[in-house]
Amino acid sequence: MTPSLPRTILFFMITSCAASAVDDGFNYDEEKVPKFTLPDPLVRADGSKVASVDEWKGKRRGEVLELFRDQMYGRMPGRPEGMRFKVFDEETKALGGKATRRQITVFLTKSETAEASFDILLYIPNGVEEPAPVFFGLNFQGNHAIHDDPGIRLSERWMDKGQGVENHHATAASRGAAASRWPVEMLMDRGYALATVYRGDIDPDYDDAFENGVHSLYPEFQGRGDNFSTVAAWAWGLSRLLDYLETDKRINAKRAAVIGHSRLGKAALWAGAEDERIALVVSNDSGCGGAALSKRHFGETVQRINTSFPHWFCENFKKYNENEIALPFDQHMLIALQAPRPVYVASAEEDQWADPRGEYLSAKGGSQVYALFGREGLVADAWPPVGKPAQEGWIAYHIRAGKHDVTDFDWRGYLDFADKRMP
Ligand code: GTR
Repeated sequence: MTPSLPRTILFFMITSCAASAVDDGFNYDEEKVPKFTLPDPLVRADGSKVASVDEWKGKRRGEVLELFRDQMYGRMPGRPEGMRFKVFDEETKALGGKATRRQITVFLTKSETAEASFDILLYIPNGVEEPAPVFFGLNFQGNHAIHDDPGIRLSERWMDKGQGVENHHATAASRGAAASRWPVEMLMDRGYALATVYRGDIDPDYDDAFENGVHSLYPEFQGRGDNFSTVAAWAWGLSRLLDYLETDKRINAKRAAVIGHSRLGKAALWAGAEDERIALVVSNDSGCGGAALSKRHFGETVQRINTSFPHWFCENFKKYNENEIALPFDQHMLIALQAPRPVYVASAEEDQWADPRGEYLSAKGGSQVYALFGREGLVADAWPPVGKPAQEGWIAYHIRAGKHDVTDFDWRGYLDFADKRMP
């Protein structure tokens, strides 16, 4: 039986009290958010209203997915035919005996070339009898940066930080450099495996006219408005990582949660939309082009992101530079594409660039599709206070104190939610 939809959440109307125009600089003033109406995720292209799960699954979900593919993230290829996995490292007593460490190279083509391959770092909790649930995600600085475990292969790729930092090769000094964002022992203690891949193994994070990374394998996906973008390539890489996890006997790939921070959070959300095998999706401070509503024009804007990072989204998305009003969708519909699976959206108070309130409104706006499934989406009547996660429904949200980052506070929220909501 399909429950009726709460009328109050059919539309959001956010009005400005003061000026409707936005300053020349970036807007951090709630009063300067322009007037906008969010498209209703449940109204089909022909204007009819979706009233059942079957209609959502059979008709509307595909329409929404197509809009995002066509106008924002671009199209991605399927699983490559020649793909193979080679386990090159296994340490059963890693992390002082807490975990088994495996490292696997995924070859995307029949020939074993470095260009068409990526390395997975996997930690599996020891002493767990059943195949373990798993968190998986891309990392910014190489697998060796997530922990100071000397057994992790030092990446030989070019490292870049994406913002004016010269490309360089990793040195041993960068081992564990990002460890504060990856509390591996906490995951092991709570019975979750962790798998990660360096984003640059999938696609280097600069505008290279889509010649490098996995794009080089798919030239036919370029030179068009809905081209295979970098965010889509990262999302695609996450699906290939999940392909491996499905083959690992110590992992329960039906209980796989994707996680991503910031630009990699955008990729995690897009992966969750494209790949329904993913059981839970975590967006950590993903901001513009991720969980945050574009139409609010708050903090980072569509024009700004398309200018600083012209490779992240497809060409068609540039039509919306300083023209968010024309977008036929907004990011609440990306949240809706995760339904009925659990999704967690997290913001940080000092991360105004990512528009925390826009992330909250997006989580709220996606909730009506969960209601169609008889599940409560985000259970919060108002924007939750700082440091108080709202985890009652199938969409969780928190805003924590501090800056743009991934902290233990964030992870505890994700693990608590996974304990409760992971299938
Ligand atoms: C910023 C970018 C954001 C966010 C962030 C990050 O420069 O404007 O969209 O993705 O980088 O990835 O840390």
